[in-house]
Amino acid sequence: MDLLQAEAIADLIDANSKQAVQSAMRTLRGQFSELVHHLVTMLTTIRVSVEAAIDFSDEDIDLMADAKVEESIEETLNQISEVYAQAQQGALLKDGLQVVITGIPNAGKSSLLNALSGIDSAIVTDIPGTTRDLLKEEISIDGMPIHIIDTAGLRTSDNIVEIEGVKRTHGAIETADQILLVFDCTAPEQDVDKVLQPLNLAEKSADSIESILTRCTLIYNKIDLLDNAPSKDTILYKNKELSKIHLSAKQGTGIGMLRDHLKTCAGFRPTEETAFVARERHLAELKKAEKLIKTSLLQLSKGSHLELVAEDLRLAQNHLSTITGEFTSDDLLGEIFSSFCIGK
Ligand SMILES: Nc1nc2c(ncn2[C@@H]2O[C@H](COP(=O)(O)OP(=O)(O)OP(=O)(O)O)[C@@H](O)[C@H]2O)c(=O)[nH]1
Ligand SMILES: [Mg+2]
Repeated sequence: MDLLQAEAIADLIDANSKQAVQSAMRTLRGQFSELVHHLVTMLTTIRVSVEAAIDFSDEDIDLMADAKVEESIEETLNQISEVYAQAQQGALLKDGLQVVITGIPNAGKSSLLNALSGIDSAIVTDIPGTTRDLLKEEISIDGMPIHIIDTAGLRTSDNIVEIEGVKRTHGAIETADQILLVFDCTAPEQDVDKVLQPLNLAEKSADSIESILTRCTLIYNKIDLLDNAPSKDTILYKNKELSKIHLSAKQGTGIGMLRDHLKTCAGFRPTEETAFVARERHLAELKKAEKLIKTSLLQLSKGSHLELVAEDLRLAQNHLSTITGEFTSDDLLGEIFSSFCIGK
């Protein structure tokens, strides 16, 4: 059993959906390890040719061309991106999506949390400022966990409890994968600047605005009051396409549309039969290896010294071997095994 499979045991214990169990089982059976080994083998073959070309550079034969090194590197890159895409699905099944519900008081944020989770976990009243603290619920969409946070409505206040609640809301917005900005569609002013106003974009840096808009979906709530049917469309704002979903949290209409939208935002493809559980650590190592292999290809096309190409390939292989634990540091092992809960 390698490190990947050992991690899969912990993921199996933590799995909270049928799909998560199945994907942990696939990793435990060695499906992910096999793909990583295959990539390592491909790299080893390439490295043998490159090292031979360095050692026998005086000979009259072109070892690099004979071994089709460039083509093999390109093929390895293709395979890494395929493995990455599969691993990403597995990581989504394990870690899911962090979603924050925000907006002005009384827009229907807590009602939306209740509609999505199917339970009355948040207090709903017609008094603006009902929710003061962050309230977390977890739901599952086709096996992908969605961690939803309901927040205190965004407004200026001199109440110390509410000020702290609003501060926490802004903190949750910073870290969420998706921001659902809820707006009462019966409000007199409907333009997008008005809808986005609670996010205080004017006070933020360009990077921060870009990051928020990329993650933001506008929820036009309370369509039942206008007798409208649920719908989805987009608007262009500061060169960003923002999704708009019109729904009724109270009646539950349009909630299915929102669930599908969250699935799309996460890039989750639940029909992926081959998904195996994966962690952020694995994705990061695959990306590092991919970057180094791309650099090696660039060095090769520039006609750089083969020693540089060889070094990039060697480092890339180390990153891949870190995934399976064949190349690792004690620190990493300590970190991984600290998450095992013995006796669970
Ligand atoms: N008609 C209608 N009323 C809704 C809808 N969603 C929420 N409401 C009502 O709007 C009021 C406020 O709802 P909440 O869910 O508490 O709103 P909130 O955004 O969480 O409010 P705060 O916690 O105070 O910021 C309540 O009276 C809800 O019943 C909806 O889709 N349709
Ligand atoms: Mg609330």
